[in-house]
Amino acid sequence: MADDDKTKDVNSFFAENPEKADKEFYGRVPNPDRRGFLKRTGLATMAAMVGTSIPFHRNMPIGFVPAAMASEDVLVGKDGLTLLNDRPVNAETPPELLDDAITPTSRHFVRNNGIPPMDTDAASWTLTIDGFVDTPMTLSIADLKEKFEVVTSALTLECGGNGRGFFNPPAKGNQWTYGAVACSEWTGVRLKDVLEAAGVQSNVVYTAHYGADAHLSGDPDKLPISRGMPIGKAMTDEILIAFEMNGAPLHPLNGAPLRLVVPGWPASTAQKWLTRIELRDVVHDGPKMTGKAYRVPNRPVAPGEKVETEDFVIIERMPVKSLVTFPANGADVGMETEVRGHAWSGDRTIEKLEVSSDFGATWQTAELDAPVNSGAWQNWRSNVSFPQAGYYEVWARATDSNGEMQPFAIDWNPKGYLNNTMHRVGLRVS
Ligand SMILES: Nc1nc2c(c(=O)[nH]1)N[C@H]1C(S)=C(S)[C@@H](COP(=O)(O)O)O[C@H]1N2
Ligand SMILES: [Mo]
Repeated sequence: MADDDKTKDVNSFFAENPEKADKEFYGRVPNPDRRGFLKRTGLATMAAMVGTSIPFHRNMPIGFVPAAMASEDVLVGKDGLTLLNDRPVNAETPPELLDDAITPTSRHFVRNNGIPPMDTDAASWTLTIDGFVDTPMTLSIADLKEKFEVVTSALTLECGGNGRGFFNPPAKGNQWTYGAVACSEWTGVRLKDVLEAAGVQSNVVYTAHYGADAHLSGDPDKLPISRGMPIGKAMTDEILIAFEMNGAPLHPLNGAPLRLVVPGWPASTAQKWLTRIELRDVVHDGPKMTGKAYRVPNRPVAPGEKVETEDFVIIERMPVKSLVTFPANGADVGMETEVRGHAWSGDRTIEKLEVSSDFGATWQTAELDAPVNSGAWQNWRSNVSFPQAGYYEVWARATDSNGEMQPFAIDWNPKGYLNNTMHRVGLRVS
């Protein structure tokens, strides 16, 4: 690396020439791998930038930019999120910051596969509906508001990889723990209404979603992600083409000015910076639709087992899950405390939420609210009392309308998706 580069901050270096920066730091283009072995020169440069040596540099994920340099720059308008990756930006929310019934925009997680677009002007943005439709259309955001009913609803988005960090053997990719989930209030028009206006032809089986973000390589012919869903799912009432989040324009990292919101399914189906929806007569085959991406084996497999690509199936609904958002893990509490959180299950509702404070020997049923609307998570609370001072764990488990209950142990799969194990929170009682 040339001397003058050292005077720049690492973000501008990566922004100007990402390929070169990766080669300088890591000797190769980063993979979403667990660890990155910095080249000697890369390590020296990074140490110079943070102003001291980095003793645990061997544990840094590849492509990683130290938070001391990165966090303020890349997470503007976000509050208390944990940065998992700087390029692309990926950040999750600690569970105790997800305590609100409606997740504030500042606490909605960020999952990017590419580089967000620079130009996100709402006035000139357009959405094209094409493929097997009677009337292909290109609509401005003003057109959407004028031609279709505008609705507001609280909708749960969860990344298919939420909980991946707990897989053993580990799965490659962002090491999400609990916080790649949120339930903000979204305003937009129903996808269904727009597709109906375009006229869905009888041979349509799948949607294909396109956004304006750029591939990490900078190659304009490559898309970072383009997913879709069966047309039957696309025509359900809850799915929105949204232009507002919590009563304000979308946050730039959450897809401004226009995105899909698909509650209950992997949030990868919820295309951000949405520019085009194509209706196809085959299952969509865009980037991150094929191979092993957002897919799980078609049968239970043992941890570490190799599975052939053809035995993977596309993830549809997200499984039954819950989160304890109060107290925080590690909190000091009195002899009695309220415990509360949220629960959700794909396209279903939660029927029961139970809490244990004795490592699962006994369970008490929590008070559980109905969802504020279809597609929203459900809030729950329970008073837990402890027999004496000491260390306890509060565990929560949800059961859904089909009788499915959260497991205690991980249902392992190679790519680390769909981890819905019970949330455990350690408490010190005095
Ligand atoms: N255009 C575009 N849309 C996207 C993505 C992306 O990288 N680019 N990531 C998807 C994935 S994997 C998830 S989990 C959600 C995350 O939405 P959020 O960043 O608003 O939380 O957006 C989805 N939509
Ligand atoms: Mo995701």
